[in-house]
Amino acid sequence: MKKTFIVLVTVLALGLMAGGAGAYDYPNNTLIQGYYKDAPYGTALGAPSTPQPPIADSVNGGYWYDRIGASIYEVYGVDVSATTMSIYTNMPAGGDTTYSVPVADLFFDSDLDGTWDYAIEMNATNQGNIYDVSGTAYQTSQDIYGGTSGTLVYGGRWDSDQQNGSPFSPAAIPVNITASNALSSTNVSWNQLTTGNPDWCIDIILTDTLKGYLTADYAFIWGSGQCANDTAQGKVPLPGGVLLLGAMMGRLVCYARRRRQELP
Ligand SMILES: [Ca+2]
Ligand SMILES: [Ca+2]
Ligand SMILES: [Ca+2]
Ligand SMILES: [Ca+2]
Repeated sequence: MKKTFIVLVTVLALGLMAGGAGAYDYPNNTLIQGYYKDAPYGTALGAPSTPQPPIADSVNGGYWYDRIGASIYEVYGVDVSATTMSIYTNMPAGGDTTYSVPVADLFFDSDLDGTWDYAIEMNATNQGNIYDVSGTAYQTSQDIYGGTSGTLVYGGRWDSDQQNGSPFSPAAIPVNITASNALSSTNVSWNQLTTGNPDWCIDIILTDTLKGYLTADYAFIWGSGQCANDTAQGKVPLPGGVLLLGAMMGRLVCYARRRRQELP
């Protein structure tokens, strides 16, 4: 494919989908409310330990943050085409080895009723397997990190009002699948970007089987690490213009961003 055509299609598609070339379809401005492990959700909030000042939550009190702690947890945004979900983040496939925090799994609410229905395993073991997680066959960051001793900060819950039309009110962040029988599987790949920040583009192939589950508008969430110190989250319209553009773009989104980074 000619370079000029790739650039033209990419600029056109990004412009139509996100209101401007270079923007993510789902920019990460999700705010999360962080807690120390020994002061979990529902108890007193720990002191802020973020490089960014706390944001007051006028409804629930406490503090809301974009990103907490080391930049390895940073999420920048998500692109969604008809075939691929691309997550831009600093979180490597192996998770945060300094604090032994695994990568969070990717969750979908297929009917926008506020409950999680399907999820994709993101860790190396069983990576790409797709599970039915309805009936809460998963753990949240609170399940894993809340209420235990220690000083690590974990995300606890997120303020979906801040991002992309999700039906969820502030809620716990799902991070780990506990369902045991996979429905099917797909391909998940970490692609290293050349200039860093974001360090990685994670491509998750939206297989026909998975799209069969996501037959209407759906929501997704990815908590970065299992402590959910940042989240990628959004409501994806289906199908309409996104499908058309997705068919044009295929898997070019991640590629296009890599190319743009290489420009002087
Ligand atoms: Ca955020
Ligand atoms: Ca972020
Ligand atoms: Ca649901
Ligand atoms: Ca998992």
